[in-house]
Amino acid sequence: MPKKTLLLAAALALLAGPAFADNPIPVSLKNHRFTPATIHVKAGVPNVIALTNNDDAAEEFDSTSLKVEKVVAGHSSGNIRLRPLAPGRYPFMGEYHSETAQGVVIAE
Ligand SMILES: [Cu+2]
Repeated sequence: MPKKTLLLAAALALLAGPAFADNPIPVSLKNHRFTPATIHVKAGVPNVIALTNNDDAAEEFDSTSLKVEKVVAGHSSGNIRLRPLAPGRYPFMGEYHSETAQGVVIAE
């Protein structure tokens, strides 16, 4: 990557930083179910889901439409960064317990 592009990327990353940190959306996992299972986010801006896994087992937050895969260990927390989304519905699941761990992000 050329130096100017690198500098621009660094500047953009700095600008994007605070937007990511703003108001992470708390989501918890218990008995292999997400609460809330329907997550409303603002369209067109980056969002962060702060996932707290209260189960003993690890879970992988997985979504093809969100292009996200993130493993969160049992009794741990992890942040899931969402790119700016077009308005719409984006299903996700806990890949390790997908029979019950289901949810949807609604961008509006
Ligand atoms: Cu996966």
